[in-house]
Amino acid sequence: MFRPLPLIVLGAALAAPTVADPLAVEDAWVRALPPTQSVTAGYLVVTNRGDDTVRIVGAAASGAGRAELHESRAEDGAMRMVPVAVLPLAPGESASFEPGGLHLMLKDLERMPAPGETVRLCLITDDGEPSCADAAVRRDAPAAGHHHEH
Ligand SMILES: [Cu+2]
Repeated sequence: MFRPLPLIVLGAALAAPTVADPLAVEDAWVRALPPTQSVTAGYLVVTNRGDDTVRIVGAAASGAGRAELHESRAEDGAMRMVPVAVLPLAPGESASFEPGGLHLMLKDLERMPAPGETVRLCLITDDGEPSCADAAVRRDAPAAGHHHEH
């Protein structure tokens, strides 16, 4: 039997096309360190385009056995990295992972990625859904103010 959806349900579905993945991941890059290093860091900007708070609880990266959410903080005059267990993002809120602050720590690398290569970076929310982007591998951070060149 065909039963038409009530119009109000259809309207809500059209108004919220991003429900499947509310997180937008942009400006992703991974730092190329000397090949003797076994860890490196990934950076990105993530925005919650959904209507509900999203809780980021983990990460993954291609070519890395593990990826962890870290934050660099100055403590007692020294920079330290601390794990971040949960990063909540309110609707409309963005978080910038950048050198000296939040970053993805890529561990157990198969090998150090080289400049010009691409690494797939994913953020994982507490509902288990990954939000991913292709990250350019580079030696240094992009020039300041180039966050949204696309
Ligand atoms: Cu770290």
